[in-house]
Amino acid sequence: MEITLYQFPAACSRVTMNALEEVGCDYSDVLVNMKAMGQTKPDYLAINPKGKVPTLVIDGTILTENAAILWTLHCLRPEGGLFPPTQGPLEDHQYRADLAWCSGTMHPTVRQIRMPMKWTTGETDGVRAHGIETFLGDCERISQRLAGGWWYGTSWSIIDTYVYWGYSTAEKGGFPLDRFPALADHAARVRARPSFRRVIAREQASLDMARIEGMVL
Ligand SMILES: N[C@@H](CCC(=O)N[C@@H](CS)C(=O)NCC(=O)O)C(=O)O
Repeated sequence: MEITLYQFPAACSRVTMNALEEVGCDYSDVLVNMKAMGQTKPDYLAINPKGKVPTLVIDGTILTENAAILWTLHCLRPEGGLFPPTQGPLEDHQYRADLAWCSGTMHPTVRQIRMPMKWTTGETDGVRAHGIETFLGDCERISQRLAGGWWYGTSWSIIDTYVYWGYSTAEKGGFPLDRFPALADHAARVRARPSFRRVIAREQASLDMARIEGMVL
Protein backbone atom coordinates (compact mmCIF):
# COMPACT_ATOMS: atom_id res chain seq x y z
CA MET A 1 0.00 0.00 0.00
CA GLU A 2 1.18 3.50 -0.77
CA ILE A 3 0.13 5.86 2.01
CA THR A 4 0.56 9.63 2.26
CA LEU A 5 -0.47 11.71 5.26
CA TYR A 6 -1.05 15.44 4.84
CA GLN A 7 -0.33 16.93 8.23
CA PHE A 8 0.68 19.93 10.25
CA PRO A 9 2.72 19.43 13.43
CA ALA A 10 0.62 19.59 16.62
CA ALA A 11 -2.65 19.78 14.67
CA CYS A 12 -5.15 16.94 14.99
CA SER A 13 -3.27 15.14 12.20
CA ARG A 14 -0.94 14.19 15.07
CA VAL A 15 -3.57 11.62 16.12
CA THR A 16 -3.65 10.08 12.65
CA MET A 17 0.13 9.98 12.53
CA ASN A 18 0.17 8.25 15.92
CA ALA A 19 -2.26 5.65 14.55
CA LEU A 20 -0.02 5.03 11.52
CA GLU A 21 3.00 4.66 13.77
CA GLU A 22 1.14 2.37 16.13
CA VAL A 23 -0.09 -0.04 13.46
CA GLY A 24 3.31 0.01 11.78
CA CYS A 25 2.37 1.28 8.31
CA ASP A 26 5.02 2.69 6.02
CA TYR A 27 3.90 6.13 4.88
CA SER A 28 5.19 9.42 3.64
CA ASP A 29 4.07 12.70 5.08
CA VAL A 30 3.50 16.07 3.49
CA LEU A 31 3.52 19.20 5.60
CA VAL A 32 0.60 21.53 4.88
CA ASN A 33 1.86 24.93 5.98
CA MET A 34 -1.10 26.09 8.04
CA LYS A 35 0.96 29.06 9.27
CA ALA A 36 0.69 30.36 5.69
CA MET A 37 -2.89 29.10 5.21
CA GLY A 38 -1.57 26.28 3.01
CA GLN A 39 -4.81 24.39 3.67
CA THR A 40 -6.68 27.00 1.61
CA LYS A 41 -4.35 26.92 -1.40
CA PRO A 42 -5.66 25.42 -4.66
CA ASP A 43 -3.12 22.57 -4.74
CA TYR A 44 -4.27 21.33 -1.33
CA LEU A 45 -7.96 22.00 -1.97
CA ALA A 46 -7.64 19.77 -5.02
CA ILE A 47 -6.84 16.95 -2.58
CA ASN A 48 -9.14 17.94 0.29
CA PRO A 49 -11.72 20.55 -0.73
CA LYS A 50 -12.65 21.02 2.95
CA GLY A 51 -9.28 22.64 3.54
CA LYS A 52 -8.45 20.71 6.71
CA VAL A 53 -5.81 18.32 7.91
CA PRO A 54 -5.55 15.38 8.21
CA THR A 55 -5.95 13.92 4.76
CA LEU A 56 -4.75 10.38 4.20
CA VAL A 57 -4.28 9.02 0.70
CA ILE A 58 -4.13 5.23 0.40
CA ASP A 59 -3.31 3.89 -3.05
CA GLY A 60 -4.89 6.97 -4.60
CA THR A 61 -8.05 6.91 -2.47
CA ILE A 62 -8.50 10.13 -0.52
CA LEU A 63 -9.65 9.77 3.09
CA THR A 64 -10.68 12.73 5.23
CA GLU A 65 -12.10 13.20 8.75
CA ASN A 66 -9.98 11.94 11.59
CA ALA A 67 -12.65 9.68 13.08
CA ALA A 68 -13.32 7.94 9.77
CA ILE A 69 -9.62 7.66 8.96
CA LEU A 70 -8.83 6.12 12.35
CA TRP A 71 -11.64 3.60 12.01
CA THR A 72 -10.47 2.72 8.50
CA LEU A 73 -6.93 2.12 9.76
CA HIS A 74 -8.35 -0.08 12.51
CA CYS A 75 -10.34 -2.07 9.92
CA LEU A 76 -7.28 -2.39 7.67
CA ARG A 77 -5.07 -3.50 10.58
CA PRO A 78 -7.34 -4.93 13.30
CA GLU A 79 -4.31 -6.54 14.91
CA GLY A 80 -2.62 -3.11 15.11
CA GLY A 81 -3.97 -2.34 18.57
CA LEU A 82 -5.81 0.93 17.87
CA PHE A 83 -8.75 -0.51 19.82
CA PRO A 84 -9.02 -3.52 22.13
CA PRO A 85 -10.35 -6.69 20.47
CA THR A 86 -14.14 -7.07 20.59
CA GLN A 87 -16.75 -9.66 19.74
CA GLY A 88 -18.63 -7.78 17.04
CA PRO A 89 -20.50 -4.72 15.84
CA LEU A 90 -22.48 -4.05 18.99
CA GLU A 91 -19.33 -3.91 21.11
CA ASP A 92 -17.51 -2.04 18.37
CA HIS A 93 -20.26 0.55 18.44
CA GLN A 94 -18.71 2.10 21.55
CA TYR A 95 -15.46 2.67 19.67
CA ARG A 96 -17.20 4.46 16.84
CA ALA A 97 -19.26 6.49 19.31
CA ASP A 98 -16.07 7.54 21.12
CA LEU A 99 -14.41 8.54 17.84
CA ALA A 100 -17.51 10.53 16.89
CA TRP A 101 -17.44 12.28 20.27
CA CYS A 102 -13.76 13.16 19.92
CA SER A 103 -14.15 14.65 16.46
CA GLY A 104 -17.67 16.02 16.64
CA THR A 105 -17.87 17.34 20.21
CA MET A 106 -14.47 17.51 21.90
CA HIS A 107 -12.58 18.93 18.92
CA PRO A 108 -14.89 21.93 18.35
CA THR A 109 -14.87 22.72 22.09
CA VAL A 110 -11.07 22.60 22.12
CA ARG A 111 -10.97 24.91 19.12
CA GLN A 112 -13.32 27.31 20.89
CA ILE A 113 -10.59 27.59 23.52
CA ARG A 114 -7.50 27.51 21.32
CA MET A 115 -8.81 29.29 18.20
CA PRO A 116 -11.82 31.31 19.37
CA MET A 117 -11.43 33.71 16.44
CA LYS A 118 -12.69 30.90 14.18
CA TRP A 119 -16.00 30.97 16.06
CA THR A 120 -16.92 34.62 15.93
CA THR A 121 -16.56 37.80 13.90
CA GLY A 122 -16.61 39.73 17.17
CA GLU A 123 -14.70 39.60 20.43
CA THR A 124 -13.30 36.24 21.47
CA ASP A 125 -13.28 36.35 25.28
CA GLY A 126 -16.84 35.06 25.70
CA VAL A 127 -16.28 32.29 23.15
CA ARG A 128 -13.18 31.08 24.95
CA ALA A 129 -14.83 31.34 28.38
CA HIS A 130 -17.77 29.28 27.17
CA GLY A 131 -15.40 26.67 25.70
CA ILE A 132 -13.47 26.47 28.97
CA GLU A 133 -16.67 26.01 30.97
CA THR A 134 -17.81 23.19 28.68
CA PHE A 135 -14.41 21.52 28.67
CA LEU A 136 -14.11 21.61 32.48
CA GLY A 137 -17.08 19.22 32.56
CA ASP A 138 -15.57 17.10 29.78
CA CYS A 139 -12.26 16.82 31.64
CA GLU A 140 -14.07 15.70 34.80
CA ARG A 141 -15.61 12.87 32.80
CA ILE A 142 -12.36 12.06 30.97
CA SER A 143 -10.54 11.87 34.34
CA GLN A 144 -13.15 9.45 35.70
CA ARG A 145 -12.93 7.45 32.52
CA LEU A 146 -9.17 7.05 33.01
CA ALA A 147 -9.54 5.50 36.46
CA GLY A 148 -8.38 2.12 35.11
CA GLY A 149 -5.29 3.71 33.51
CA TRP A 150 -6.44 4.21 29.94
CA TRP A 151 -9.74 5.15 28.25
CA TYR A 152 -10.67 1.48 27.88
CA GLY A 153 -9.12 0.35 31.15
CA THR A 154 -5.85 -1.49 31.10
CA SER A 155 -4.82 -1.10 27.47
CA TRP A 156 -3.99 1.99 25.42
CA SER A 157 -6.20 2.84 22.44
CA ILE A 158 -6.10 5.63 19.86
CA ILE A 159 -8.83 7.37 21.89
CA ASP A 160 -6.15 8.00 24.52
CA THR A 161 -4.09 9.93 22.00
CA TYR A 162 -7.17 11.74 20.71
CA VAL A 163 -8.24 12.99 24.16
CA TYR A 164 -4.60 13.79 24.94
CA TRP A 165 -4.49 15.93 21.80
CA GLY A 166 -7.71 17.60 22.96
CA TYR A 167 -6.68 18.55 26.49
CA SER A 168 -3.08 19.43 25.58
CA THR A 169 -4.31 21.74 22.81
CA ALA A 170 -6.87 23.32 25.14
CA GLU A 171 -4.09 23.98 27.65
CA LYS A 172 -2.20 25.96 24.99
CA GLY A 173 -5.32 28.13 24.76
CA GLY A 174 -5.32 28.86 28.51
CA PHE A 175 -7.40 25.93 29.79
CA PRO A 176 -6.52 25.21 33.46
CA LEU A 177 -5.36 21.63 32.94
CA ASP A 178 -3.53 21.67 36.27
CA ARG A 179 -6.91 21.12 37.96
CA PHE A 180 -6.86 17.56 36.60
CA PRO A 181 -3.96 15.53 38.04
CA ALA A 182 -5.26 12.35 36.39
CA LEU A 183 -4.77 14.00 33.01
CA ALA A 184 -1.20 15.05 33.80
CA ASP A 185 -0.46 11.43 34.62
CA HIS A 186 -2.23 10.21 31.49
CA ALA A 187 -0.38 12.79 29.34
CA ALA A 188 2.98 11.55 30.59
CA ARG A 189 2.07 7.97 29.67
CA VAL A 190 0.76 8.89 26.21
CA ARG A 191 3.93 10.90 25.50
CA ALA A 192 6.13 8.03 26.70
CA ARG A 193 4.81 5.58 24.14
CA PRO A 194 7.39 4.76 21.46
CA SER A 195 4.84 5.42 18.70
CA PHE A 196 4.14 8.88 20.08
CA ARG A 197 7.85 9.66 20.39
CA ARG A 198 8.26 8.74 16.74
CA VAL A 199 5.42 11.12 15.86
CA ILE A 200 7.11 14.03 17.63
CA ALA A 201 10.42 13.24 15.91
CA ARG A 202 8.75 12.94 12.53
CA GLU A 203 6.80 16.18 12.93
CA GLN A 204 10.02 17.93 13.92
CA ALA A 205 11.84 16.45 10.92
CA SER A 206 9.09 17.71 8.62
CA LEU A 207 9.42 21.21 10.10
CA ASP A 208 13.22 21.12 9.72
CA MET A 209 12.95 19.97 6.12
CA ALA A 210 10.33 22.61 5.31
CA ARG A 211 12.59 25.33 6.70
CA ILE A 212 15.56 24.04 4.72
CA GLU A 213 13.36 24.25 1.64
CA GLY A 214 12.67 27.90 2.48
CA MET A 215 9.17 27.58 3.90
CA VAL A 216 8.37 30.26 6.47
CA LEU A 217 6.73 28.58 9.46
N1 LIG B 1 -13.72 17.43 11.03
C1 LIG B 1 -12.32 17.42 10.72
C2 LIG B 1 -11.72 18.66 11.34
C3 LIG B 1 -10.26 18.75 11.07
C4 LIG B 1 -9.72 20.10 11.51
O1 LIG B 1 -10.44 21.00 11.97
N2 LIG B 1 -8.40 20.25 11.35
C5 LIG B 1 -7.79 21.48 11.68
C6 LIG B 1 -6.45 21.26 12.35
S1 LIG B 1 -6.62 20.54 13.95
C7 LIG B 1 -7.57 22.28 10.42
O2 LIG B 1 -7.19 21.72 9.42
N3 LIG B 1 -7.82 23.58 10.48
C8 LIG B 1 -7.62 24.44 9.38
C9 LIG B 1 -8.67 25.46 9.24
O3 LIG B 1 -9.69 25.37 9.95
O4 LIG B 1 -8.51 26.36 8.43
C10 LIG B 1 -11.67 16.15 11.30
O5 LIG B 1 -12.11 15.69 12.36
O6 LIG B 1 -10.74 15.63 10.67
